[in-house]
Amino acid sequence: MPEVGHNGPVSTSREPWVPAGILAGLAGLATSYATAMLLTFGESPFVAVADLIARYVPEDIAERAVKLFGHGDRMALLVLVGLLALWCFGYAGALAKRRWWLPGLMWLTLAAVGLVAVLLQEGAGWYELLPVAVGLLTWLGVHGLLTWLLRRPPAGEPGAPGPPPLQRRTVLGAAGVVAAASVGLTTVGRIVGRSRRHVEISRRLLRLEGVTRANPPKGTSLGVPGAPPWQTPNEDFFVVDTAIAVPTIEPHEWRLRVHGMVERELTLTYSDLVERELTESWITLPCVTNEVGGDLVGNARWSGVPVADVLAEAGVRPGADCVRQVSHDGWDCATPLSALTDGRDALLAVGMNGRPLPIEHGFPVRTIVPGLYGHVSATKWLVELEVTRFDEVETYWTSRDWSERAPARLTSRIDVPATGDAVLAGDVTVAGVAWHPQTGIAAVEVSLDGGAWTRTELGRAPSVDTWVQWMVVVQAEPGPHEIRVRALDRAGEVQSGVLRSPRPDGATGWHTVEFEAIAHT
Ligand SMILES: Nc1nc2c(c(=O)[nH]1)N[C@H]1C(S)=C(S)[C@@H](COP(=O)(O)O)O[C@H]1N2
Ligand SMILES: [Mo]
Repeated sequence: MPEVGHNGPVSTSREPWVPAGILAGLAGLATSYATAMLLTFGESPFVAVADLIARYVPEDIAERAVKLFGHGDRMALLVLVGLLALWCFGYAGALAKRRWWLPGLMWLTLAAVGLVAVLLQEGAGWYELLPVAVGLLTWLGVHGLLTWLLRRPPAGEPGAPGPPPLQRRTVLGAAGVVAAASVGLTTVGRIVGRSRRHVEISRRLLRLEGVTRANPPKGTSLGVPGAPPWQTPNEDFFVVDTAIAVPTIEPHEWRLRVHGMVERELTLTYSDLVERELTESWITLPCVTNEVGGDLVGNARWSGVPVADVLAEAGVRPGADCVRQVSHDGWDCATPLSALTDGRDALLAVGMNGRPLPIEHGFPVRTIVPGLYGHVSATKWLVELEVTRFDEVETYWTSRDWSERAPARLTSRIDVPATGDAVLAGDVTVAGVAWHPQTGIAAVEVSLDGGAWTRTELGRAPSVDTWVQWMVVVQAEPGPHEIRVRALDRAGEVQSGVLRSPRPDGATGWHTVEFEAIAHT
């Protein structure tokens, strides 16, 4: 290695190509890890890869590993995957010496592996792609920068044409910044990840009297294969929110402030709430953004304290007509006071399907108001109730052109068959759900290929606040078919066939499914 002074030019013979690759690789792991901890519920892509390998190693190898490492087998696997990754990073670094773009192939391949691993995780959503994307961008960006620095011609002959000679200090400085940023991000990720794990542990340890598990009432399920269950399991329940990082709130730190147009302000703790007698109720929650036939709707058993009780304790002053609900993350909505006090099961919910609320569904406390779309009622991570007037508030979604008063619309959906399905000609089972919370479903009808409306069989519903399953057997000749559905509610309304998009107050139109009937052979 030629002698270089403190400010001398970079060595020409042994430029640190391999370390540059490793540094860029580690930086990408750091940003993807921090992104996973901040924005998603999944593991970091790196851990996902290790878990994927663990799932697919042959039994005998796994057994030997357990014998060898005991309970440290997972750690051993992580170390192994880590070494493999380091080798790939170094190799990518070496490739950069040959052609500047060659490492890109390695980074893309590694990202693809991470992507597959992340998507194969249970319950993975699209947002689990973010950490992989951020990691890939970091790899390409940081390695591109380091490669660019290394490729600049060294100061051979003084006075040679071209860009000024590269100072060793510049390379080391860049490397130092990248390393420090990576360590910083990893630390942030650890802190966030740990607080989430803590809250998750607190949540699992909670034993809430009055949050009971119960099977769906008899007759609610028609048992059609392929149709979603009447009771939506927590892990399948849709998630809609604007939270960048999911709020993690320890129950003992949670407070609910009730203020505004009230006789006396209240501040409730979590125990204040759960020590009361809890109301349990099956309620269907639809999202206003749900398209015709969409799945942004779920049905669960909610446990909680009636909002009306708490409002009564605070004493609502005359003139108020709404309650502004505020979430820990700053999101807010305004709910008509009448919907909270007219006797329906409007709840400060602490339980969902017999469990403490899952974190992504609003732990420790959220509201659920039957009959209203979520964006005007179902505040997750609730921390504040402000009794006020509609003409005095502007809230998150209503300031973005969504409807201020948003009763959930009469809606029906076909689940079986799905568009594009091929079924045997003859008797074809058609099934789905219909809902109009607070009003209830009276009938559901289908029309095959534009023919007469036919009544379907309805499952039972414990109250007007839940969806009902429906099913019917239609006769389908071989060939292409189209089937549509409409519901009639208990107030005599017939579901509108006018096709309208969700904005501003919910989609309308009959869900239509195209399928192919195949002749028996
Ligand atoms: N804090 C907070 N609460 C929120 C939202 C949100 O963005 N932030 N979205 C609302 C909307 S639009 C709907 S449809 C429901 C969805 O509840 P879920 O994610 O538990 O299914 O939550 C509501 N509560
Ligand atoms: Mo929503």
